[in-house]
Amino acid sequence: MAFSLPPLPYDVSALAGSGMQQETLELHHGKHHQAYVTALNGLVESKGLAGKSLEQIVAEAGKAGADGLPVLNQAGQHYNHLLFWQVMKPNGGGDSLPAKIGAKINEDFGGLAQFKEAFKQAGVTQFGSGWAWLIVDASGKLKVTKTPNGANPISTGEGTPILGADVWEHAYYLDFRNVRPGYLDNFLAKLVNWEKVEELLLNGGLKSGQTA
Ligand code: MN3
Repeated sequence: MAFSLPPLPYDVSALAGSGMQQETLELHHGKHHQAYVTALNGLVESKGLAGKSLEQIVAEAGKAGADGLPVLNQAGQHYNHLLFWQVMKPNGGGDSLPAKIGAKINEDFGGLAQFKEAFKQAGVTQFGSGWAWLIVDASGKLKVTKTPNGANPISTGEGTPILGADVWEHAYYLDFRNVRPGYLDNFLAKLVNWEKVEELLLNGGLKSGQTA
């Protein structure tokens, strides 16, 4: 098998009314994400990845530290973007969450506003390229975290990501220019697919189904 780029779970123009224009998605999904998939497939033979799942590759590359970086950069980014497309939807975001994820956020952060502030701050303070995350840690508690470049909470061993915001400049430059905080505010206000985040909470995270 080889890794592949699944179609977006919505039309490429579907998020335009929610602050992510068609050109952003065309480039981000069709060019950037495709490039990670192509590069990862190019590493399968030389890095001995054949038969391993994407999640296993990400975890092992993270444990390997500097030696694992060439694989982590591509495999992490493939996983990160698979999750990212899933956790957005047209007219998402807002303050009315499905019951189970809403209650869990209240329990672990003290309220939705506190969660949003922590998530936004994680994205704003990630210096350079990277990701802001909502994860389930080993004790079952929700936490906000951030990672640089292609890393993620699986590669760092921090937990299971159930929501991620891409803070690489390619994710927001056409829509928000240099204003990363505005992109993150919009992501939380208009894009997050909370039904999917709840599903990932209940199902133990995204199962990519992708194998080298
Ligand atoms: Mn990206």
